[in-house]
Amino acid sequence: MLNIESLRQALSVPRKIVIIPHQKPDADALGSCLALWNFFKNKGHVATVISPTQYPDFLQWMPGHEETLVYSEATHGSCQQVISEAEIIFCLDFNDLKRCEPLDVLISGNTTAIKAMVDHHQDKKDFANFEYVRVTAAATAELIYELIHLLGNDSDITPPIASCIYAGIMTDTGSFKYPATTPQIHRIVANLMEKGINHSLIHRNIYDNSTLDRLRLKGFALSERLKVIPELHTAYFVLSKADLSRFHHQIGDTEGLVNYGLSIRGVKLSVILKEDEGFVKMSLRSVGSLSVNDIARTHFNGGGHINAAGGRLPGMSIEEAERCFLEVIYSYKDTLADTNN
Ligand SMILES: [Mn+2]
Repeated sequence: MLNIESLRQALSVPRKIVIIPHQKPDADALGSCLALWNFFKNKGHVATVISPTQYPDFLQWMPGHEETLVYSEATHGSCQQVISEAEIIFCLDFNDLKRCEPLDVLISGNTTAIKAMVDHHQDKKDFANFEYVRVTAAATAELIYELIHLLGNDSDITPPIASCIYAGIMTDTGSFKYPATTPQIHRIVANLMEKGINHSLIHRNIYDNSTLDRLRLKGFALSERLKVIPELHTAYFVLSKADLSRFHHQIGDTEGLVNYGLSIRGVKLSVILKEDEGFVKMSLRSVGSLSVNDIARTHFNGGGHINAAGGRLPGMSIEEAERCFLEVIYSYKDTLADTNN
């Protein structure tokens, strides 16, 4: 395992660097990548962000995003070439190579590059030879802020970098309301604001940038597809492919929807089941000590954080997935019914 000094050494000459977020990157994943990308570019390295999948259009204001390579059949060749030539590969906001399929094979194929992981999720896999990991961090962007200070200094945080970091921290803290929001987070944010970011515009770019279809899908999901099981303090949404296509669903359209379940009085577990091509995707949120990371890991082929996790049920119809989900949560009846946690 390399330490920060070895990484600093490795970066003392211009390098070919690849920076990769998880699939369907959110503001923290993409913001972290672009913050680091801008930093390396300013330092004279040749850096490329490669996203395993497309990302939502409400992130398409981030400084440098237009130079991001998005994996597809058409870009397969260039992704393969850039990754095979990379001397350092950064994996940001994930800790298991599965989370960046289909780039995982290309990353493993490059056996000479330094693989660097910067992440704040639980239960990491060992694939990196440099790790900057802290599960108590509010966002990967917080860790990127620290890493830039370790590799450079505070003047390296330019306004574009500050904007990307702010976006990651703002979204992963639920606009500074989740328990991981520490005094230090506010100090970091104060510093970012002093760099001249337009925090109000960043907020609007991300949260007030909905299409009419997206807003209507949210309204439809809330009124027609939200079920509550009071005795289990659980709320869940079931969205079929037909529901999604009715509102011309785009990537990112259901982001944040799951949190509405938790806004209901007494609810401490909220879940979305969303039908996709050949699998059902799940997002899980909880409050307090109930670990959706454990539930997702044990039953739904996923994981994440204690209060926010994802999962997937391959080969199931949406109806089968709902039955499977209900069976699982009823097995947690005692924990869920207990109002002390
Ligand atoms: Mn994150």
